[in-house]
Amino acid sequence: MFRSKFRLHTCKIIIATSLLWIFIDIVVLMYYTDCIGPNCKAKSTDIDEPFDATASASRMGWGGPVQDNMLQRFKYNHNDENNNSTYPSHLLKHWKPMPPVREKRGKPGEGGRGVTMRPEQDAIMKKKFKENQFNILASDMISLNRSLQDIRQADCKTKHYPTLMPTTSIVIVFHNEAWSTLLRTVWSVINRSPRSLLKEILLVDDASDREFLGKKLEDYVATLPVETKVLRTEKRSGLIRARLLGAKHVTGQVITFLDAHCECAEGWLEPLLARIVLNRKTVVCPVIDVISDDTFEYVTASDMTWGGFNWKLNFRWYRVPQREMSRRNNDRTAPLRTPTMAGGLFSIDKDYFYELGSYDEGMDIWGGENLEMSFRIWMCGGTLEISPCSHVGHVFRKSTPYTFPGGTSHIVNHNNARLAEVWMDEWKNFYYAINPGASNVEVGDVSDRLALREKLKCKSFRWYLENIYPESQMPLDYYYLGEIKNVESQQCLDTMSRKSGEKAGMSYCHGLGGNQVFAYTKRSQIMSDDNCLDASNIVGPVSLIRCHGLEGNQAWVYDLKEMTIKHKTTDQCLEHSMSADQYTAILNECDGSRSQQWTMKSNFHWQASSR
Ligand SMILES: [Mn+2]
Repeated sequence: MFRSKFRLHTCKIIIATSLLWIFIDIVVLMYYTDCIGPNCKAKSTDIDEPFDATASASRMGWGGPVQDNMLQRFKYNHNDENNNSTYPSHLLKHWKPMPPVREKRGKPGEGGRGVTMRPEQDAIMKKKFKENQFNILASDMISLNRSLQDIRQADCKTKHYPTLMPTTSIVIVFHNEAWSTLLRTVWSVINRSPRSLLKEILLVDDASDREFLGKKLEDYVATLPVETKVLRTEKRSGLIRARLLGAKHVTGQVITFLDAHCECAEGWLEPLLARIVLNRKTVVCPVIDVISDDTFEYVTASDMTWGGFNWKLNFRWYRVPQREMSRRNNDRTAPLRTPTMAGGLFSIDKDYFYELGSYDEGMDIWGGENLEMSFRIWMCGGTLEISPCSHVGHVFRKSTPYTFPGGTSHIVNHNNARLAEVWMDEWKNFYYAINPGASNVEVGDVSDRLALREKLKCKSFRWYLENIYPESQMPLDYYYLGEIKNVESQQCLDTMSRKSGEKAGMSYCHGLGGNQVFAYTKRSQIMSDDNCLDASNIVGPVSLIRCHGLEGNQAWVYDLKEMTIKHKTTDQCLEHSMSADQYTAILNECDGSRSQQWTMKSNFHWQASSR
């Protein structure tokens, strides 16, 4: 009796402890398995061990606390609820950096140095320059495999990148490119990209008619150590459509677009892919160095500039503001969040490229597509960065060797009008005001792009200006945009296309905008594009100076009733004095005369309330 009771009790204890151990086993198993769930079947054929990208990054000291800290400082949340911003592990590859290209001593252009021509070559050089708008003789003298200096900042050379990264396909569009520049681009990719991350190179020929770009090119690329294909558009299609053709054939995970006359520098690819593997909605550009169009010397560009744009919607480089430097803890090797990109060179996740609406197919040939994509990335939940550790050289040309059907400016106006209509809300007025020729350009149907903006739930242009680009030349809040007319002389304030530092002019009011368009902003500026009305003397002419946004000499108050424009710091009035040089506006003691009265009238509404 006692025995059987004892046995029953023992059995109960044994069963209970076994159950407890089974439970512990399950918990331990779940804890140490990275990969649980339906998406984990694919690993069987892949040699790479399953490895979560963000986890691997934090183990490398790359993500982890630093990344979390950075994310917390975002004003908005980048991580979607469905958490599709990282890659499944089977799409990632181990990689090894490529060894540096060895210098071929005594050969021209090695180490990125420029080549000097012999004087007797001068005439032929000048003649041939026009064909490509760069010195083809110099380029042809330099090895396709030339060595370059390692021009990266010291801290970039010791940076650790995730051990597993996605593969990329390189897409290079060209039209009548020279042989040596095109193939030096290709060789620089092959020589300086980790081989396991380089899926293929796609050369997209946009209807070139140079013979060597035909079969000769195809035969040549067949001999390359990395799979390289030549795709051809049937007729001249322009950069945008040619890139779309290239993207369609991409089999890698990330698309990297390059121009056809580039040289990728040491370690250029790793920093780009490293940002994308952490968040596949990050679009990353390298620092674009300068390859001289004359000597082909490789010259390092500043990592202290970022991309912006002016009222004319020209892309321009501006100095990185302290605000962004502080966000990066003054670390010049940390990724730089740029408002816009130059557009020729960048990496983007292939799926994200399409999710985000690839390119506006209503745009022609070239121009504006870089700003369109920049606005779209930021406003629709992505991130646009320049990686200061990634360097690619580019031959900048002073003028384009190509001809476009219908003329360049017509096409650029058309493209810019499309991006203004779709993305810029009321700030499109700045573009039309300063570029009156654009108002008559046919925009075409933008309903698809507006539907895309709706579908992706993109934020407003105001949000972009407030959060991404507060330093923009387009003022966030302004009272007025239009001409500023003097009551007595009936003449208008006019920039006369002058540059920063020169006098502001006065001339006959033509009512066409352009040089006679000014914005009166909530920050008390009277501005035209990059420049602000500025007065440093109590009496005398007023100048146009690059806007600094710090009030001071650039602060003005328009009194709607008295119609005076008063300079804040000196309390003097803006005057069109017919006695002085009648083509300038001056500052003078306020006396209530008609020469100190101004009207601000236009079709535009006062955007900000004047209270
Ligand atoms: Mn180019």
